[in-house]
Amino acid sequence: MKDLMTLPVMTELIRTVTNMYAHGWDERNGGNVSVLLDEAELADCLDLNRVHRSIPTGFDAPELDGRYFLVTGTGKYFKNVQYEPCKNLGIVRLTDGGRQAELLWGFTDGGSFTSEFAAHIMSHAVRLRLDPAHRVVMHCHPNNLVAMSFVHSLDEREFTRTLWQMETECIIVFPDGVNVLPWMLCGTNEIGLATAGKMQTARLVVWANHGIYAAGRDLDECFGLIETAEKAAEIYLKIAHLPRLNTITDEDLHKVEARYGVKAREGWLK
Ligand code: 2HA
Ligand code: ZN
Repeated sequence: MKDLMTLPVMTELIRTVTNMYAHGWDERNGGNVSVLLDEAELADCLDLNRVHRSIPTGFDAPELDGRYFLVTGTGKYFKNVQYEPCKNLGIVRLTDGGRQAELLWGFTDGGSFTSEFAAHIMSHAVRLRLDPAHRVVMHCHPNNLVAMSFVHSLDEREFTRTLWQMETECIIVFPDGVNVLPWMLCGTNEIGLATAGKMQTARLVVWANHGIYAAGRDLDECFGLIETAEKAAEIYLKIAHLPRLNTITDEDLHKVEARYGVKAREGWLK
């Protein structure tokens, strides 16, 4: 058996959550990440017949029955993951139509997966239908995006257009834009379903007055989506109260589309 700690996705997850903490996106136990794992790769490092315990999920996910996830723990601090991965992270297999999660590794202090597991798993199901190479769901609390959600219209097209106008790269990184949910109670199946619904049309979903979700093929894609949107939100907050003398026009954004082979969400540019 190979050492689980040498599995590339394990190393990458530990580095990524450490970096997320360093960016100030994950105060205390804020934020959560889950990665869909490849069974064959996992079988080289872990006895898949050895179930430590079974944890009820509180939701159904028949499409993901039998699938494996590396996931951050509820109440756990991203800043601590690098020092004690086996306490702060877990590897689970969904069974019983997604109603149970069999713990195969981790959460050694008796802990459990993130309180936002419903939003993660429901989002994985939606994104996998759209893209078979989809693997990662990431949630965090970036200051500027959260601040922006207090002072900007939550209309998705308007929110996205503002971000696109703040930095040329934005439309290249997230041509599908950002979707936005109004404030909702977190940790519930309702916000999980709503988030997954929003994932049908975009890889970024802002939770107003709370944070953001990203979905992607790997950890770098999710991190890059969030850091680009967050930078745009930061620029917006720096200039929102100042007279605007110059801007990136829709005509300019159409030039970016043509040059970089991206297509903005239908109808979101004039
Ligand atoms: O894990 O971020 O949304 C704590 C949270 C809840
Ligand atoms: Zn949160």
